[in-house]
Amino acid sequence: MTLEQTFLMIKPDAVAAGKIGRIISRLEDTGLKIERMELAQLTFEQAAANYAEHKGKPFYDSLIAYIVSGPVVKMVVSGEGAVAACRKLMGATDPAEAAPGTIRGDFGLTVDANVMHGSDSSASAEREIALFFE
Ligand code: IDP
Ligand code: MG
Repeated sequence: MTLEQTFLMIKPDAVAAGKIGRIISRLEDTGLKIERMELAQLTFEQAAANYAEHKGKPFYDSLIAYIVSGPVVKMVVSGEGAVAACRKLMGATDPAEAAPGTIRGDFGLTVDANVMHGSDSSASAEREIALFFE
């Protein structure tokens, strides 16, 4: 394992539902370090760039509309194997399939509004941190 950074985002449904504190507690309890954190309204351009790999899929338009629908909390988090550790804490993409004890499993109901985003690799993390923080 190596010390690495990942990009995380608490999505609009979880911000609106008042889950910021409980989600951040889980990250801190795991030993991950929050390096940067900001409440932000994403631009359409940032949303499209973040989800470029999904362009053309049936859910793409509603995904973009949803992610710019209200404020998000964007974060840079670091730790040993932080990318995989955060994906594990988040759980499966569809909250209906995410295990109890994971953030999506405990705080989400549907795949359209699934509580959090987390980078899927170190390369994605680097790209996403540059997109959202530089
Ligand atoms: P991930 O967020 O776990 O990496 P991806 O497959 O990269 O999952 O999908 C990106 C986001 O697109 C998901 O977090 C979810 O919000 C949305 N999404 C993925 N698949 C579906 C779907 O089948 N219907 C609606 N939204 C979806
Ligand atoms: Mg993904």
